[in-house]
Amino acid sequence: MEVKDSILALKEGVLKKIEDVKTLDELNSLRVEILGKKGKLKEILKSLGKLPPEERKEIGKLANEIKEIVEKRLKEKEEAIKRSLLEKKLQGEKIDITLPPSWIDVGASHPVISTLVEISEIFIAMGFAVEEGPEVEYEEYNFDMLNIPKDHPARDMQDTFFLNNGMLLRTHTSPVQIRAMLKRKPPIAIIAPGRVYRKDADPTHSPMFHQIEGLLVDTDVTFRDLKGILKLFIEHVFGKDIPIRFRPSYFPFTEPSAEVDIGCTVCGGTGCRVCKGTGWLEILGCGMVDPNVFRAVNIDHEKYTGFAFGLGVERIAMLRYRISDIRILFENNMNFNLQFKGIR
Ligand code: FA5
Repeated sequence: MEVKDSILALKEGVLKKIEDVKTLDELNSLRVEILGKKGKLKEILKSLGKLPPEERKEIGKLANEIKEIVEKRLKEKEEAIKRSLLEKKLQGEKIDITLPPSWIDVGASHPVISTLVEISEIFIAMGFAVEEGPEVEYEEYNFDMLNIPKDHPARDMQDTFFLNNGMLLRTHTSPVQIRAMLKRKPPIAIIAPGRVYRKDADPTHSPMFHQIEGLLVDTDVTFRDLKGILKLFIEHVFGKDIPIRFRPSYFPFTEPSAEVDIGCTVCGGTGCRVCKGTGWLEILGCGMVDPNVFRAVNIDHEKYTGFAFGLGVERIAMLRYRISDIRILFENNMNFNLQFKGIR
């Protein structure tokens, strides 16, 4: 019974090895070593043919029993290793909820940007689409097509930064009106927020500032529509009690034209350096689109009318947050900027 002894010895050895295995890799190699095609058990089974029939039967039965036991132990060991790996992983992932949280320093939206976004949202809610235009602009779009020909005194109203290539830094967002009307057919309802540049610097004027242009072109657009929409927007930003006045004015691209002032919120209307003692601060220019502008963009001025406006975002931010000098908005002093954290 040489074979029987060696098979029993194999069983003992294998079970001991299974016992000692530490990793899944080791376990897999052991499985191959014993049960694989060239495994030890297979070899014994192959040699059965050389045995006498009664012995062959007994050894065969024994070998199958051992195979089952070994398979069962391998499976149990595999589960035990997996369980212990999972336990180790869970131990490592333990969260101590009593620890203080790590500090995340949250930034704040700049007051000019949050004002610009809030104003844009009011007009978007009324159905205006947002249009964009370049900050480096052609003289033609910034002036000529807006009915401000060369040598027209109105060009001096906006002191301009010219570039060497004959282009300029746009002085207002009105050229986006031209671009929109060249691109689209009426009805047109757009706003164009963006940066503009002028040689200007004092407590209420900055060389770079933001405007939001508005343009509505359709049949039967009237000055009454313009007034209604602007009043709605101002009351939305400043509340229903804010004093508003429309003052007749002049812009070459609108006729009639107006400027809108609101009661100075910095001094409450009594007069201060922001409102230059008048109790009012101008926030926007507006009017009905001049027929010459419609001609320049090939829109039939007999059929269509339109209104346009251009508002100063910094002025509105100053009045909204009672800031007395526009330059503070651009100093980027963190103590100032972070005061607006969470306001919007
Ligand atoms: C214009 O720029 C016209 N394009 C507005 C317009 C559009 C009129 C469409 C009619 C139809 P004005 O130069 O007044 O207009 O500027 C508009 C607003 O920008 C002013 O009311 C003011 O609020 C703001 N603003 C003007 N210059 C400065 C500046 N240097 N710094 C900050 N805000 C300014």
